[in-house]
Amino acid sequence: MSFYLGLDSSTQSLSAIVLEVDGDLRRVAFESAIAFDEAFPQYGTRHGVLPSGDPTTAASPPLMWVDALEVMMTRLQRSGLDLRRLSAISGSAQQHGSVYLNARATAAFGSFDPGRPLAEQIRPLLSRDVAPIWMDSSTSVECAEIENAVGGDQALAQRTGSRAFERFTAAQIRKFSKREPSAYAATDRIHLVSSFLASLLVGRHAPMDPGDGSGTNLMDLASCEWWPPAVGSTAPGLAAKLPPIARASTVVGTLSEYWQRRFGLPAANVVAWSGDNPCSLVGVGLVREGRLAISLGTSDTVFGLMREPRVDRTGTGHVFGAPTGDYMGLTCFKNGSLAREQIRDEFGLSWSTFSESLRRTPAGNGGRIMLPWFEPEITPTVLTPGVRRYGLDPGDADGNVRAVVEGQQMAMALHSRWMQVTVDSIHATGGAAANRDILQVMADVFGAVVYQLPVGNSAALGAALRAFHGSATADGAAIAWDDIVRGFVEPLAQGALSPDPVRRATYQELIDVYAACEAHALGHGPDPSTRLAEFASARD
Ligand code: ADP
Ligand code: XUL
Repeated sequence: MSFYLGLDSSTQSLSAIVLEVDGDLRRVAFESAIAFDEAFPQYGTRHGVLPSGDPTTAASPPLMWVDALEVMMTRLQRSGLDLRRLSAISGSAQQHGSVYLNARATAAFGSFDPGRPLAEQIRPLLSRDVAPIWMDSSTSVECAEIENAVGGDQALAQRTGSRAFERFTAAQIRKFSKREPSAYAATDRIHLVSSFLASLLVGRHAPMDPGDGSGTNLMDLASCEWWPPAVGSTAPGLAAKLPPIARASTVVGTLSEYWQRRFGLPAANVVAWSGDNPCSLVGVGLVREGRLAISLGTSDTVFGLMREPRVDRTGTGHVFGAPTGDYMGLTCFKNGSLAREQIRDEFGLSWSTFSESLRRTPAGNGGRIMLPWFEPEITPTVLTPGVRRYGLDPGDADGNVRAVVEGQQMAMALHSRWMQVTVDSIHATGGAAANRDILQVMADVFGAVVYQLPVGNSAALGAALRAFHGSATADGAAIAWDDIVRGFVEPLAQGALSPDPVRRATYQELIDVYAACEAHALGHGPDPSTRLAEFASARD
């Protein structure tokens, strides 16, 4: 019998899942989550992010993630599990965020003092106090500079899987190197959140995996190596500051002395960490092509496995490496859970009264539409935030609840078309996937059966399954991915949400009107009022 630990360092929390595998017996033996704002008020974060006067910048304190890792290990130590059976650990982290370390880190990583908290030992190793994260959209200038230097957006997308995006690590590194050249010069190593936390566990610099490497705009998707033209165009001397890239199944080391002595943990294998979306792909069981998953977390993401990298020529989506060695297509929306919460709170609702509002309003909302851009949006690119309403009274609680949910689902359906997947079923995950009324709108908009999954946190589950896969591979037991995920990711057939044909027809018509509103709001389409009125009157 063996235990496998999966950690997920997301925007708002750190969570952990321990899987027990004993032949055919498979179960979740431990689950825990630590919300950053509540657990570590000393860092002053809100939803895990440092307050900023500029809505386009977003950063988090890396030491907060380190503190959370220690608290989680304490919880594990007290869990009552026989941790001598802990075979392997892997992890998932919010993608794109970067951590900057000075030259002292390399030696210090191997000799942490188990008598002292880790964060205070990491503090002197940081060449930058904060880590820019995926919510940052302040680097449009740097994106343009990088694209121009490598021969344009299509050239960058063909090589790295994405045109330049503001939150991707390359643009963030470039901005830092321009604004703070001496701190950049003092930076010896730049890690992603995933490879930073993996490094702490093994006590030396850990490599990145191709799944998270492809969220940098710096990795050649075909060879899974850094692409010199992108690296050279991003910042001086960058090649020497990047860790190597290793396959997602690589055992990058064993749990270092620090964790063994401080928490009584064994020298378990540590498998390369990856991004939360690649981990979720495994955690929702998408180890084959032909299905979509939607994660309703802090960000909303639509993703699916791809055997071949079909890069989005429209520049909306991304192709990342998948933990299975294949590829994954993904489109990301920043105004996810926090936008839903904003409407919930604005009208003094709970999730249950929010759902009641959804239940008493008709599909299509009588042609009242919201473009929910509370924060700068990633898809489509909206750098100046502001909610846009069409025919919708800002004071109408029921109308706004339906409009935020419908707007988000229609945007997801519209902007995932490039993946060319015929969607007949969707695996739903993330915090808001607990809400069946939201999932019903998803089923009706996509015309697909929506399944909830037995384990809610697919990123942490995916990380634990990757720990299982990586350590089995290292032991010479090549277990097929279908066998790895078996028993943990089967969608709950009971309670699957089917699309209603009448509501589905309504959305098939409305999605074009939604697209027209979006084009108008972005300044490249005519006023959609007539189309909205026609849609509404056809339903009177
Ligand atoms: P992360 O992406 O940070 O891992 P989670 O997947 O844990 O986030 O999702 C957290 C979000 O889930 C919260 O911000 C909250 O808005 C949302 N959530 C939790 N329960 C519900 C619910 N019943 N209905 C809608 N949203 C919910
Ligand atoms: C994906 C993205 C987000 C983050 C945070 O490209 O930016 O989904 O991974 O969860």
